[in-house]
Amino acid sequence: MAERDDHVNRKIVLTGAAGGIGTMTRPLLARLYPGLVLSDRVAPEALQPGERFTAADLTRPDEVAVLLEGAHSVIHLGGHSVEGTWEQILQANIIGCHTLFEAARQAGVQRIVFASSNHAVGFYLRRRKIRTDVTVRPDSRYGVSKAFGEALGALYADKHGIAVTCLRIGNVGPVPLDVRRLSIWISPEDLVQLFQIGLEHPDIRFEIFYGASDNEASWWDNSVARKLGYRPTGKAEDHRAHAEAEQRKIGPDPVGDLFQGGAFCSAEFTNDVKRAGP
Ligand code: 15L
Repeated sequence: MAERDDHVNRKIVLTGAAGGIGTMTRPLLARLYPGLVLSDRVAPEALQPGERFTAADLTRPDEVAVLLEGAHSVIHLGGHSVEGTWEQILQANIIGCHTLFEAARQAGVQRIVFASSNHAVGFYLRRRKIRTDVTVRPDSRYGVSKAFGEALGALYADKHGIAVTCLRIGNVGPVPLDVRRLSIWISPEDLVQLFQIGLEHPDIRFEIFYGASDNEASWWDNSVARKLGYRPTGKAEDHRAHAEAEQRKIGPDPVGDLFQGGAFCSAEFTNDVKRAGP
């Protein structure tokens, strides 16, 4: 990628660095981006020698402004990462996300990779194969906040020219945790490949990719990412025996098992399943 040399050494901020995805991807990112600055409300445990850390609360514009001073790009993982009360989601994912995008605009940040989630489209039926341009069908307040983040990303891309990449991440980890995750799993290495495309590909304006490895049982058409060079190496099928063994420990979920978002769909569900989901 031609642009690589220009900004590979510049300041790249990783929010949510102490969270699950931040912890799994930090060491891989550190090898690619010497200017990486980690951020979270509190420092990650076991900060490695050479890792740089700046504390910031994403709901505090003053702290986020200091964090983004001189930054070229941001990988925005920070926020509440599962369903929560409206107040939790409002603070961490709605106000926090807006604070981040607005501070980025003011600081002259050129690229943002936003950790969206499969839960922005969680009410699609599992028998559907969906592209990235489908209407959002969130399965939770959390999913709504991710759809909001995608919309905010589109606004800052179109109005202010920030190159924004939204990743509808499935489930990140060394192996898929159950049968549902065979369709949505992504290895940390493949996720970092998607980060890299968002940070470096010269053609990015506003993009949505699915954060998934090369999964045979996938519900998602990720051809946009592939067109921009994504070549996932993880294959969920290699771990099917493990996922099925784990699944046997979980009881059936008559609502969640129909929809891509799983238990996020069945939680608080009061509808008739026939009326839910496209
Ligand atoms: C997510 O968006 C969550 O952050 C993660 O904790 C998992 O629940 C994942 O989705 C999933 O759908 O498995």
